[in-house]
Amino acid sequence: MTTTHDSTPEREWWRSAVFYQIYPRSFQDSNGDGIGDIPGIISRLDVLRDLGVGAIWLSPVYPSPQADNGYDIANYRDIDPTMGTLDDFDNLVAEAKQRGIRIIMDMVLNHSSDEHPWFQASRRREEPYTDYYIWQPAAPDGGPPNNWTSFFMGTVWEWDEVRGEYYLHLFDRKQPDLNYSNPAVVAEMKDVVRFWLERGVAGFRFDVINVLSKQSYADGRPTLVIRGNEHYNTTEGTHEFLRQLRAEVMEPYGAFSVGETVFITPEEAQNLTNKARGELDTVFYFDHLEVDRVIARYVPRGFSAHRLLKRLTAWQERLEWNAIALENHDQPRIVSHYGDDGVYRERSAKLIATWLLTMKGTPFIYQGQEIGMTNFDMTGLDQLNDVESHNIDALMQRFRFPGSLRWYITRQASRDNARTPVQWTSEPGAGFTDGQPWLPINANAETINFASQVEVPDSVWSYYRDLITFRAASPTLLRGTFTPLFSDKTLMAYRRSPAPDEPEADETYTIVLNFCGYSRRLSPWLHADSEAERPRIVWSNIGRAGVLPDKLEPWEAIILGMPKEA
Ligand code: ISL
Ligand code: CA
Repeated sequence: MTTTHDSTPEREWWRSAVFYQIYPRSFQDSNGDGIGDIPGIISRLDVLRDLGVGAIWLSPVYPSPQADNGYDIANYRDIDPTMGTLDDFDNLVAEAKQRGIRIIMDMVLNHSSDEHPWFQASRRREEPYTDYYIWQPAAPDGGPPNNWTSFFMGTVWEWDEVRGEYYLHLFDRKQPDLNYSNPAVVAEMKDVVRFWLERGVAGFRFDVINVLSKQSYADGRPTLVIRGNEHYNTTEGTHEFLRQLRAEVMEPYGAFSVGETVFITPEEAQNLTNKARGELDTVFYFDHLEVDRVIARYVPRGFSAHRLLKRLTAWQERLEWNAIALENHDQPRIVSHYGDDGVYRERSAKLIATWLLTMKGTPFIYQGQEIGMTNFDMTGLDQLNDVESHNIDALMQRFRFPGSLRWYITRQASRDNARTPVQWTSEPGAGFTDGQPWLPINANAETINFASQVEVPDSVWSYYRDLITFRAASPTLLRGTFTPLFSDKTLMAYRRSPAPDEPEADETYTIVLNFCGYSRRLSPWLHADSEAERPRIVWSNIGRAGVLPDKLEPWEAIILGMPKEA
C-alpha cells in the first residue's frame, strides 16, 4: 500500500502548499488524438515542480461519456481510455511524488452519468440498485413532481420510459443525482473514496459537496435563478455524511479535502470546515469572483475593488482557513475578467498573481493562469462544447433574447473560456497536440505561450514562480492574520501581520493593488508623514524599488514591508 501520509512530516502540509488545477482534456495530449491525457501530464511534471507547485488537483479522469467533460462518471473505479489506464495513473502518482508533488482527485459524489451501470440497473428496478437514484412518480397532471430548476437550466426532472418515473438531476439530464438517503449509496461512495486513497492520492476536491442530501421534495420558492435549493443546500444530512466520510475514510489516510460549494454563506462554510466538527478541511466559494455580476456569472455590472475587498474580508475573517482560486474550469480567465487582457495583460496578470499569493489560505492556480492566458476568442456557438452554454442559449432563444445579446452573454460567461488548450508553444497545435484539438486553440498562442516565458526574467511565469518562492519563505504570508486597509472603486489594500503565536520572526506586509488602467495617488490613507517614515517596497510588479511612492502606475501592485509594530 502506498499512502502519501507515510512520507509526510507534517499533517497539514496543505496550508503551505500551492495547488495547481489540471483540466486534463486541455492540458497536454501525448498521442495526437487532440485530447489531453495522463501521459501528457507526466511529461509536464518537471515544469510544475519548477514553478513551485506542491499539489495537483486533477479534474475528472474516470470513464465517462463526456456529456459534462468527465463530471458525468460512468465508472468510479477506473480511468477513461482517452486519458490512459490505471497503470498510467499509478505512474502519475509515483512520478509526482518523486518531485514532491501530491495529487488530489476530483470526486463527483452528487451524481453519476446516466450511462453508469448503476443507473441502467436502477431504471430497470434491479437490486440492489433500485433506489440508488432519486425517482418520483409524475404529478397528478403527468408533469414533473415539483418546480425545481437545474443549475444548467430547465426542470431538474427527466421522465424515464423504462422505469415509468421521473428521476432528479440538479445538473444535466445525463447526470442523475445519487440518493443519499439510501445507506447502500452512502456505503458505496465511501468505498469509492477509499479506492483512490489506497492508490496513493493525498485527498480530494469534492464536486458540489453541499447539495448531496435532499431534505424534502416540496416545491421551491419562486426565484429568478435556481429554484428549489432551499431544500437541499447544506442540509444536516450532508453534514452527517461528511462527518462519517472523514472519520471512517479520510482520517486514517490523513487525507486532505476541499469541497466545492454552491450558494453558500460564510456561516455555512464555517460549519463545513470548523475543525471541531470534523467535516472538510476547506471549501471553494465564488463570492469574490462575482463582484461584477448581478446573477451568478450571467448579468454583468461594473467592477468595484471596494465590493471585492468587502467580500474577501467576510470570508478571510470568518473562516479559519481559505482555499483561494481566481480561476477554474467553470470561470472566465481572471486576466480577461478582473484584469486587462489588452495592453496591460502582463502587468495585470502579475497584479492578480500578487493578490492570489498574498491572501490568507491555500492558493490554487488554474492551468494557463501562470502564463496569463486569456478568454477564448470564440466566433460562434458552433465552436463551443460546454453543455451549459448550449442550454443557456436555448433558454434565451425561448425567451426571445436578440442574437447579439445572447452572444454577448455567452462570450463573457461560457465555461469554455477557460477550457481552451494550454498554450505551450507558438507552433500550430500550440505544443498541446499534433492532431486536431478537441476545442480550438486561442489564436493568441502565437504570442502568449509557455515557451516564451519559462525561465525568462520578468515573464508572468517567472513572476508566479518568484512570488511562490517568496511566500514559501514568509511565515507572515503563510500563517499571518489578514486586515483590510483601504478600498475604493479601483484600489484595494490589505495587511498581513505575523500571527500572534508566530514562532519565527517576520515582517508585516501591506499589499496595494491598483485594479485599473490609470495611475492613482496614494496618500493620505497610507499616512506616510515624511519620506523617512515611509515603508519600504519589498515586491513590485513593475520592478519598482525604494519607499512607498505618491502614485501608483496603471495595474501596479506593490508589497510594502514594515517592522512588526508598524
Ligand atoms: O458554473 C456553474 C454554473 O453556472 C456553477 O454553478 C457550477 O455548475 C457549480 O459550481 C458546480 O460545478 C461543478 O459541478 C458541475 C460541473 O459541471 C462543473 O464543471 C463542476 O465544477 C456538475 O458536476
Ligand atoms: Ca490524447
